[in-house]
Amino acid sequence: MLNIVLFGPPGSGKGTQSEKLIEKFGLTHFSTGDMLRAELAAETELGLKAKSIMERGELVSDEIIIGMIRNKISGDSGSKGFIFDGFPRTVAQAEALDDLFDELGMKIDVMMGLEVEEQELINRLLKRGQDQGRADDNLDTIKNRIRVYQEQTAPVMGYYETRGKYRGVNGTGSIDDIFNRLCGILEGL
Ligand code: B4P
Repeated sequence: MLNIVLFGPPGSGKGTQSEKLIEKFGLTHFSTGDMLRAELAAETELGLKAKSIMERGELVSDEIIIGMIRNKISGDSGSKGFIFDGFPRTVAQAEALDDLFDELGMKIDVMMGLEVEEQELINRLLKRGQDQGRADDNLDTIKNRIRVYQEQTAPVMGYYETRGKYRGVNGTGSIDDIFNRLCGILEGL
């Protein structure tokens, strides 16, 4: 089994690179952002709760996120491995994932962090806002998402670093070049 956490600030390319890694390694994708957007589109109770939080660029509560992950992993135990994209986003989520994996006799092999300058993140997300019209891709919300990342999510890197599992990757350049850097890490594990 190969279990990966793909980490990085909003707009760093987690979703983009996850798609390519899934295709190459046959992994099951866990994007908490996609899962929340599906709840929103289906207008479930959870989706309605998450809507205004996401539009402000804040984090949805740990309790909701951990519940979603627990349900999905339990129904998917025959997988070749998992790729977590946009999760864990707080230290509490990282601890909950370790507890769940301990229960299931599984482990995270590596956290790969995509490192990208702030202005490049803003440019990418503004462009996606123009192309796809996502409600949280406007300048005010983007700046708040980056602030929330620095305050609440960046410490998750230290959590994996102290366990010897963090590998930083230059997240700037062509999508294929970045993908090759990520594959290099996985092939060297
Ligand atoms: P996410 O859906 O996870 O959104 P994201 O971090 O902004 O996007 P991502 O990083 O995957 O985008 P990508 O770079 O691939 O979260 C949205 C919201 O959901 C959060 O703000 C929060 O409210 C909530 N949420 C989600 N998970 C949560 C959790 N665990 N706990 C609490 N709340 C949670 O793509 C960005 C753009 O860059 C794309 O347009 C792409 O085409 C482009 N791009 C990618 N690579 C590029 C490259 N190399 N060069 C140029 N452009 C590139």
